[in-house]
Amino acid sequence: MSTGVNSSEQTAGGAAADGGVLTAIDHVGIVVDDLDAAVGFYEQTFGAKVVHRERVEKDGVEEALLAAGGNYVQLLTPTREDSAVAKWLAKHGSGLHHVGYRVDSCQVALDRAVAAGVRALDAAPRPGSRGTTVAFLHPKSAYGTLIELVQEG
Ligand code: KFV
Ligand code: CO
Repeated sequence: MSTGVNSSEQTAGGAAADGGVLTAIDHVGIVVDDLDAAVGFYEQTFGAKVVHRERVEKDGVEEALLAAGGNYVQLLTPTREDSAVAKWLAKHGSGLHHVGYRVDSCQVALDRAVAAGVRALDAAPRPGSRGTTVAFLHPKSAYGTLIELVQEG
């Protein structure tokens, strides 16, 4: 029997019993040309607090994570010219870059997306920031949105 969209009932495979594998929006990823200035904007405008800062070498980014309820705003700036976000910044300027959906199992969510014909950018789940496990899906196979699947731990 359906238990509603807010149910946290889970199956053994990690999927929500009633609502699929996406359990929450984990973060919105916003690419900026000046990380400190963008952090200052969120602090001054909204009183938002930075809860984490990290350089993720594989992605060539430095991030500042600000809390927004149980979710995050992830401000990103490139640390090297050949990174994905440097290319995006040069083309588009600062702006919304990706959506991170929280999942219980990145592997389960990735397998499900690939089985449905979605193009994965990561062949297997890999480390993200703050100790998460992540996998990206190509925006051209996801209605123009770069999707990041985010598993805690
Ligand atoms: N959103 C929507 N469309 C995008 C896009 C984006 N973020 N990036 C690129 N595109 C479109 C772009 O407009 C173009 O369309 C096509 O995809 C190819 O883009 O109609 P068009 O003009 O042909 P390119 O050539 O500009 O870029 P490409 O070299 O193909 O790289 C795009 C992509 C998505 C494959 C690359 O950015 C990628 O592999 N991204 C995954 C990794 C990543 O983005 N890392 C940074 C975030 S790290 C993070 O969030 C972490 C670690 N974390 O824990 O949260
Ligand atoms: Co992200």
